[in-house]
Amino acid sequence: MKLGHQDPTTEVRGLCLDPLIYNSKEERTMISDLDLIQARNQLSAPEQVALEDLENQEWLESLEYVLRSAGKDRVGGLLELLERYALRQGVRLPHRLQTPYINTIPREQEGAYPGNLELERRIAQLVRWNLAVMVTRANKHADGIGGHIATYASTAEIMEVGFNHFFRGPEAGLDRDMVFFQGHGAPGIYARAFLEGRLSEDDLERFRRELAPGGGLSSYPHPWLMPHFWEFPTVSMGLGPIQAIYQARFIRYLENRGLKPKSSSKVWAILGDGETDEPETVGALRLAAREELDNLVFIVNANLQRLDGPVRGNSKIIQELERFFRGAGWNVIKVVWGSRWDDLLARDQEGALIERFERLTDGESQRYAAYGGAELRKRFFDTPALKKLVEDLSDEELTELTLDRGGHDLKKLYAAFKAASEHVGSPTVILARSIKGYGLGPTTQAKNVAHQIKKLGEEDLLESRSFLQIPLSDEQVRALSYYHPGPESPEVRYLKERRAALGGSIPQRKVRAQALETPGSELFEEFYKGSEGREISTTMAFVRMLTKLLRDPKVGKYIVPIVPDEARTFGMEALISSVGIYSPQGQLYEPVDAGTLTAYKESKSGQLLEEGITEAGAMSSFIAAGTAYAHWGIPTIPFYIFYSMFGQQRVGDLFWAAGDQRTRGFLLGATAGRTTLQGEGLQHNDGNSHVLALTVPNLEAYDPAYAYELAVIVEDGLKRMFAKGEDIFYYITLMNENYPQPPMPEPREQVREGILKGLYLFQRSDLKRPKLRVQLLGSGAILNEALKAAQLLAEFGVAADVWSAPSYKRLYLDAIETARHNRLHPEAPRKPYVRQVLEETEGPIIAATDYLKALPELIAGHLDRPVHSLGTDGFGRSETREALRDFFEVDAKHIAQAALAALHQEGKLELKNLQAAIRKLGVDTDREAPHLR
Ligand SMILES: Cc1ncc(C[n+]2csc(CCOP(=O)(O)OP(=O)(O)O)c2C)c(N)n1
Ligand SMILES: [Mg+2]
Repeated sequence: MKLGHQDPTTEVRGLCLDPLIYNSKEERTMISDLDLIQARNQLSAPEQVALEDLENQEWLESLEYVLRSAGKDRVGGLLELLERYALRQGVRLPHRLQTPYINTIPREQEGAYPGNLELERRIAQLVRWNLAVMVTRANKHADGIGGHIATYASTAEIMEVGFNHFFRGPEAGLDRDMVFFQGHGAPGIYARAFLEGRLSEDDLERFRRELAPGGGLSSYPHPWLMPHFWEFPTVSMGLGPIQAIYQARFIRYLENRGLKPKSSSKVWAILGDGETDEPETVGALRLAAREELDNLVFIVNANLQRLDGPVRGNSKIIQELERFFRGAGWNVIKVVWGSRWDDLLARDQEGALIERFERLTDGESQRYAAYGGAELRKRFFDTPALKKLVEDLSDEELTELTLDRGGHDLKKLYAAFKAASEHVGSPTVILARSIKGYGLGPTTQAKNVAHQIKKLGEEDLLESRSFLQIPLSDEQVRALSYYHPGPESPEVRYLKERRAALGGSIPQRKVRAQALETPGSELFEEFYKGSEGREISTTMAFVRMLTKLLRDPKVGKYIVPIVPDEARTFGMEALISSVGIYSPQGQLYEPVDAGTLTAYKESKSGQLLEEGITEAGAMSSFIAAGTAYAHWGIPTIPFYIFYSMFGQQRVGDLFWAAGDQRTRGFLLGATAGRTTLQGEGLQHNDGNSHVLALTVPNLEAYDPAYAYELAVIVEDGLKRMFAKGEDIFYYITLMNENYPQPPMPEPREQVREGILKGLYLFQRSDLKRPKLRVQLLGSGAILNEALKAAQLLAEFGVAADVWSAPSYKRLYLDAIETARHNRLHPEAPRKPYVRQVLEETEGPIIAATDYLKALPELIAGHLDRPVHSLGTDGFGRSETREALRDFFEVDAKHIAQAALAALHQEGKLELKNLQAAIRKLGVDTDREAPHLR
C-alpha cells in the first residue's frame, strides 16, 4: 500500500525507508531479507518508533476498512489467516486465554431489558432485608445457631435475573431447568419464597430449628429434610458444580438414547468464587466442553471473598478463572463493571482506565467496596489522566461507583444470561463481580468478617434499612421486623407472575416416576441354581446378571452401567461391544480391534457410561441416573461398578450427597476384600468400605459370598427402589476370587429372608457325636475359609455350624432399633433378629470378615454370649491370597484356632489340648499383630 501522501511519515521516509514500505510486492521480493533488515537497523531510535507507528496505523486502517465494509466475522477470519501465516513463518504468538478486565458484552450490545428494572431491584432489596432479619432473629433466639447473611446479599441481583427471566420451573415439563443454588445462600432463597407466599413468617422463625413443632427450615439445601423443596444438596463446596455437569450430560444421554424427547432444559449452577478452588468444581470442566454441553451454565458469584478473606487478594480471581475456563473449552462471559463505569470508559479516549484495571488487585477492590468514594479517588485514580477523568465527580458519586459492579447490574446480568442461554456448542460460565454483604451496613459489607456475621447490630440494621429503602420505622427495625409488602403489592404480583410464566416456583422437588415392574425370580433362577461346580467369582456372576438385566424387555433400557475405566478389570469388555459406550459424537474412527467379537464400540445411543479415571465424575453420573426418576420421571437404574477401595474412601462425600438427594441404584465395590484382592497391596486392598458404608443412613450394604446371595439382594433391591419407590441405595461388594458357586440352600424362602436380614445358617455340622460345638460366621470370600475351618475343627471332634453373614449393617441396625424399643417399652421387650437366630445355638461364636474386626463387633453387645471377631485391621500388603489371609489371621487355621481358644476360655477345652491344636494347625503365636505392622 502506498502511503506516500501521508504527511506524518515524510520525515522518516527521507532516509532509506523506501525499500521497507514503498515498494510493491514484486519489488520487495527482489530485495533480500538482509537488505531489508539492514535498512531498518540503520534507522535512529526515534525513526524506528515512527516507523512502528506508521506500521500500526497502516494495519489498523486496513482492519477498520474490513470491519466497516465486511463485518466482524471477516475480521476474525483475517486474523486467523494472519495467525496461521505467522505460525508457518515460525512466529510464536502468546496464547491468549485472557481478555482485558472489562465486560465481555459491551454496553451497545446489551439490548433492551425485558422486565421491570425498578421492581426487580426492589425485590432484591426486600429479600436482602428479610434474610438478614431471619438470620439475626434465629441467632437472637438461639445464640450460635448460625446462618449466612453476606453470601446471598452478594448474589441477590444475579438471582433476580435468573428467577424472573430464565430459570424454568417444574410445570415447564421436560423443558424444566435444573438450578444448583449456592448452598449457604439458602437464607436468601427462603426469604424470596416468603415474598412469594410459599413460606410464612412462622416458617422463617424456624430457620435452623428443624426439630421445632411443625418442622423447620434446614440450614442448607437438603432434599432429605425438605423433600418437596430442595432438589440438589450443594453446600459441600464443589459437589454442586460437578453434579451440575453430569446432570447436564445425563440429559443428553437420555435424549440420545431415546428415553426422553429432546428439550430445551438447561442446568444452571450458581457457585462461589472461593468454591472454584475445590478440585471437584473444576475437575470435570473438560467433559462439559468435549461433549458440547451448551445446556449448561455456571454463574460464579465473584464477590472476591471466601470465608477468611479475599479469594485472590494479590491478583484477580475473574481473570484467573477466565483463563482456566477458556483453556478448558468453555464460553466465558465476564460481567465485571456496572453501567456507571461505562460512562467513564466512554470518556477515556487514552485507554488509561483499561490500563489501570490491569493493575487493580482484588484485595484493593475490596477496600473500595468497604470504604467508599474517598478511598477510590485517593488510591485508584492515581495518574494525572485518571484523576482528570473523575475530577467533576463528588465523593458520593464515587461511592456509587465502588458499588457499581456487574454482579449488581440487572441489565448487564440479563445480557450475560441471555447470551449464555443462546450460546451454541459449548457450556458457558458467567463470571459476575459482586460485593459480599452488599447493602448490609458498614460492619458487613466487603469486610473480611462478612461471611461469619450471624447477627446484624442495631446500627447496621438501621443503616441497611435506609440503604435498602425498607419502609420500617426505627422502632420496627429495633424489633427486628420482617417486611412483606403484601400479596397484592406490585413487587409480589410481579414476581409471582414471572414465576407463573416460567413454569412455577423453584426450588421445588416433584417426584414424577411411576412404579416399574421389576424382574421376577425367573431372571435370577440360574444364580439360585449355582454354578454346578464351575469356579467363578461373584464379579463374573454380577456381569452375567447385568447382561441379563440389560436384555430384559421391561427394565433393560433403563439400566445404566457406569465404569471408571475398569471394565476390563471386571471382565465387562463384552458389554462395550454389546451395548456400546455412550458417545455423543458416535464413533469417528475404526477401532483397532474392529471385526473381533469384543470390538471397542462407541455410539450415540451407547448405554454404558465409560467415565474414564474419575471416581468423582462416575459417582456424579450415578447420582444423575439414580435421581432421574424424580427429575424426569424416567426410572433409570444405575449400576456403578468400581474398585472398592476407590469408592467411599475416595469420594465419600458424594455418597453422602447421593443419600441426601434420595438417589436410587446399585454401587458395586469390586476387587473387594483386604485379603481377597491379591498382589495389589496397601493402596488397593480394601478392608474399610463396609465400615464406611455404616455411616450413610439410607445405604444398604451387603458383602455376599455367593452368586445366589447377590441375586437375592439385587432382585429385592430392584423391587424396593423401583417398584415400591423406597429412597434407598445399595452398596454391594464383589470379589475376584474364583470358586464353585453353590446352589441356594433350602428352604429357599427362609434363606432369602436370612440373606436380606444379614445372617442365615448355611451349613449345619453333620459330625457324629461331637465333643464340642461352635458357631462360625463368615462373610464374602471369607465364608469359604469358615467352611474349611469347620473341616479342620471336625478333626478335633468339634462340630462347627457355618453361617453366612452378608450384612452386619443390617444386623446392627435391627439390633440398635430393638435395643431402643426395649429401653422405651420395657413392658414389651423384643429380641433382635441376630439374637433370635443365634440364641438357640450352642457354643462360642467366631465371626470372620475381610473387613475391620469392628464389623462383627457391631452385634457383640446384642447377644447372649461374646463374639470372637476376626478381621483385617491394618495396612494391606502385596502378596498372594493365601499369605494375606495368614498375615491378617482370617484363614481357615486361624478361624479354627480362634474357635478352640474360645472353647478353652469357656472352660470346655484344656490348655494342653489347645496348645497341641495350635501346633498342629501351624499357627504362629509369637508374631506382632497385623494392625501394628
Ligand atoms: C467442602 C467444604 N469445605 C468448607 C466449607 C465451609 N464453607 C462454607 S462457605 C465457605 C466460603 C465460601 O466462599 P465462596 O465460595 O467464595 O462463597 P461466598 O460466600 O463468598 O459467595 C466455606 C469455606 C464447606 N461448606 N464445604
Ligand atoms: Mg466468594
